[in-house]
Formats: sequence, structure tokens, C-alpha cells
Amino acid sequence: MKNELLLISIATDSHRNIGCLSLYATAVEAGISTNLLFIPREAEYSEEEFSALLKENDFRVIGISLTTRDFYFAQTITSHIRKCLPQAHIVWGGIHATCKPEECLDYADSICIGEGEAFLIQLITALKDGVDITDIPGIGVKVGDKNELVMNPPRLIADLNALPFPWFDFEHFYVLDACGLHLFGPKDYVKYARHNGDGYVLLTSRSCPHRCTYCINSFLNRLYDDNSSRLYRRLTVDNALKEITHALSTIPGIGFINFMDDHFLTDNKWIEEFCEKYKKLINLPFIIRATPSTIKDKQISLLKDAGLHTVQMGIQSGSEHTHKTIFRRSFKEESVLRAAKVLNHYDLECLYDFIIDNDFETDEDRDKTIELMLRLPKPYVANLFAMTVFPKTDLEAMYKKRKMTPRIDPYSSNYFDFNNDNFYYRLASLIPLIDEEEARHIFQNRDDQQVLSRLNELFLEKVPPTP
Ligand code: B12
Ligand code: SF4
Repeated sequence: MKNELLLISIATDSHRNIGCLSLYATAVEAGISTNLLFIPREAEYSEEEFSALLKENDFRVIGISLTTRDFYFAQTITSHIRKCLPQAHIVWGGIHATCKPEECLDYADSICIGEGEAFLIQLITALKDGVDITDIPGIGVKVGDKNELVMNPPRLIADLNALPFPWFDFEHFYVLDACGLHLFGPKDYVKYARHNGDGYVLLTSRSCPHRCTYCINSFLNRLYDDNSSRLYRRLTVDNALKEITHALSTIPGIGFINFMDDHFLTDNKWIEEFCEKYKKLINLPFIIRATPSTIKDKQISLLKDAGLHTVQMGIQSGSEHTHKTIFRRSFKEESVLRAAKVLNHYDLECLYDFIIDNDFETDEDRDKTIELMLRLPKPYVANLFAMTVFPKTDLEAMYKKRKMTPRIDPYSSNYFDFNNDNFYYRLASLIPLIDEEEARHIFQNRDDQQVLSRLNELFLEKVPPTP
């Protein structure tokens, strides 16, 4: 490979980095010779192979995409690039660069705040022409002898339909893993994908009108002026289906489609058109994410007919108090149960998310979550998360205000890092898996040592270890 731009996506699931794939498609469309390198496992990344790649190619610009958990690895890679290609301009982007531009600028030459498609093209053109980069919208850069920080407000892509769709370019995508540096082919797609490797991940929309305190949208909605009606943007149905059709024709063995949209169930008209066309053109099972209040019988019935197989629904807690005062989310127990009943009626696979390890909750709140879990119609899978406080979220501000320190460090651990000796964690894990009467018995007799022994026995027998 010999190119102008190298994009690097790091850490687990690096090839599912939709943002990076979109940047690649945009750069190629703009006529910029580009390569995309995945480094999926830090442990397998070979310094020699990476050095050889950098030395063979005189990349002018190298872009690294990072979330908070990738921050330290991004530093390692950056210092490596500096040794091999001191003249290259290193730009960092992604959710962590957007949230923490100042700390990222200790390592990168520039950073991209917010959406990067227009930014990247403008940066590459400016660097090529040798013109000033400090007025590019969304740029963060240090200037002058005093290293003064310039940080420009980000630019939002107004119409997603104006962007080329993300696609897998098996001739220019590379992977650096235990087998060294090699082209990222369809076999690698399967090797690194979750769910047996047969899912295709995409977004038909960006953003979410809500601002739950623990979610990055509580920060992004503020960053972009808080105008949520402008923030939520969606592809036309035809454009969304174009991406899937292209993926199916180039990646063999795709068995289902995984819509990662924060908010899939919105406009009735969009859903109706989607169902009709998806069934005709794609006809594969698919997964969506939704909040309880958006689940309506009519839409679910249409989607089921079009191939809907799984719904991941955020419930988070059974406590109204937690929703109101901590999560700032609308919650009505009856609405959750009604939504679950609809999903159950259509025989869908149900994945319900709960944040169970929450520093702000009392045992009374936790009891409410257990009671709600007991009332949810089975079968369902409970996805349990430990509360993780990501930088710049409203939740982080709440911790700071109360001078509290979160137990989980988002830079080095993740929301599966529970204290799994905990009574609530063990019982919540078991509820979908055991008889309701037995679960109730354990819940109501938690002070009884024999009951606790039974809980622990069942937990070890039935609950698989966390990933
Ligand atoms: C799809 C998705 C995934 C995918 C892909 C992850 C990825 N690396 O992008 C999968 C399923 C693999 C995933 C996994 C995880 N995810 Co995730 N995921 C999302 C989700 C729902 C959408 C991201 C997205 O595609 N947005 C749309 C694209 C267009 O935006 P973008 O990614 O930000 O990219 C744009 C800009 O940032 C910029 N940009 C990005 N990279 C670069 C690079 C350069 C050089 C430039 C110039 C610009 C640039 O341009 C892009 C195009 O506009 C977000 C929620 C959200 N609303 O963002 C959570 C989110 C990113 N995930 C999150 C987390 C925590 C995780 C996990 C750690 C969860 C876990 N425990 O397993 C893992 C591991 C992530 C990792 N290290 O790779 C958090 C991250 C918080 C944080 N501060 O780090 C988020 C924000 C959700 C939340 N909790 O609020 N995730
Ligand atoms: S509804 Fe979901 S995606 Fe939207 S802000 Fe809340 S947690 Fe985030």
C-alpha cells in the first residue's frame, strides 16, 4: 500500500467502527488514496510489522479513532508512529477525542471534535496545500510558541444522505494481528465479528432526542447546541437499504442485520416504507434497539413480518426515583410491562438492559428492579451492566458535584466488571433462568443462610461467566 491517508481503528471490534468506515468511504469518494488498518487486539499488535508498514509508506496523514477505553493504546501507537514517520500529521478522532480534546492534544497533532467526514477532507486538503488549519470547524490544535489551544465548535453533517455509505474495501483494508500485517478479507470479517460472525452492523440514523445522564448523548446534545430536533437525522429507507444490499453482495455469509441506531422506532411512515422494502430486498432476520415508550403494537407487527428477530430494550432500573433523579429518563412501570408484553406476543427475542450496580441506589430501589424483573414476561435475556461513568456525561457531573469517585475507571475497565458476589447481581442474573416461584422465594428470604447457599449454587450452575 502507498497512500496519502492511513486510518486506524483500534481495540475490540475495531472493524465494526461505523464512524471510521464512514470516514474511509468519504475520503475515497473525495479521491484521497486511503487505507484502513484494524488493530483488533492490543496484545497481538506487532511493533515490527507496524514499523515496516509505516516505513514502506510515506503517509502524510494518519488518523486514529478512539473511545475512552482506547486512550492508552492510542498513545502507544502514536509514539510508535512518531519514531517511524516523524513528518506525518497525526490526527485523533472519535468519541474520546470529542469528549476530552485537551488531554488528546498532549499526543496528537490535531484532533477532531464531533463528526469527522467534512473535517477530514478539509484537513487533508489544507495540509496538502500548506494553508492554515486553525479555522477548520471542529478542529482542536495547539498553536504558537506558547502552545495555545484552539478548539473550534464542531460541525454537524446536516443530511446523512449526502454521505457515501460505509462499505468494506477488501483491497485496501488491513489487519494487524497474531498473523502479522495482512489484507482484511471476508474471512477476517467473520473471524472478528461477534455472534458467529454472520451479522452486519449499521446505522440508519444518528443521535437520540433523549439525554439520559449516563449516556454520551447527554454530552453530545449539549455540544451541538442542544437542538435535538436538528440532531436526530436519518437516512432515507432507500439509502439505508443500498448499504445493506452492497454489504450482502460483497461479504459472504451474512445471516442477519444489526441496526445499531440509538432510536430505531420513530416515524411511522419511515417504518412502514422500511418494512415493505426490507422484506422484498433483504429478507434477513434483524435486530433493533428501542426504549419502552416507543414500542407500539402496530409497528412491531409490521417489523416482525419484515424479519424482526430481536429487540434490545433499555429498562435500566425498576425504581421511578432512580429514573427521575439519577438517570433523568421517563419511566412508568406499566409502560415497560406493556412494551414487554407486545414483544413477547410477537415471539421476539428480548434483550433487556439493566444498570444494576448503581452507587446512587438504595436497597429499596434495587428491590424495585428485582420486582419488575419478576413481572416481565419470559423468555428474556437480562443484560446487566455495572454503572460506568463516561467522561463529560451528565452523570460524571453528578459524581463531581457530590465529590464521589466511581468504582469503575472507564479508561481501563468496562461495564461488565461487577462485584459478582453481590446478592442483587446474582439474583438478577438468575431471574430469567429459573422458575418464578423459586426466584420469589429467594428474594423474600434473603436473610436465610440456606436460601443464600441455594442462590449461590444456582448462580454457579446456570449463569455463564461474563465476557
Ligand atoms: C456502534 C457502537 C459500537 C460498535 C462500534 C464501536 C466503535 N469503535 O465505533 C460496537 C458494538 C463494536 C461498540 C462497542 C463498544 N462500545 Co460502543 N457504541 C456504539 C454507538 C451506539 C454508536 C457509535 C457510532 O457509530 N456513532 C456514529 C458515528 C458516525 O459516530 P462516531 O463513531 O463518533 O464517529 C464519528 C466521529 O467521532 C469522528 N471520528 C471517529 N473516529 C475518527 C477518527 C479520525 C481520525 C477523525 C478525524 C474523526 C473520527 O468522525 C466519525 C464520523 O462522523 C455509540 C453511542 C453513540 N451514540 O455514539 C456507543 C459508544 C461509542 N460505545 C461505548 C462503549 C463504552 C463501548 C464498549 C466499551 C462497550 C463494551 N463494554 O464492550 C465497546 C468497545 C468499544 C471499542 N473500544 O471499540 C460508549 C463510549 C463511551 C466512551 N466515552 O468511550 C458509547 C458512546 C455509548 C455510551 N455508553 O454512551 N460500540
Ligand atoms: S434513550 Fe438510549 S440512546 Fe437515548 S439518551 Fe437515553 S440511553 Fe442514550
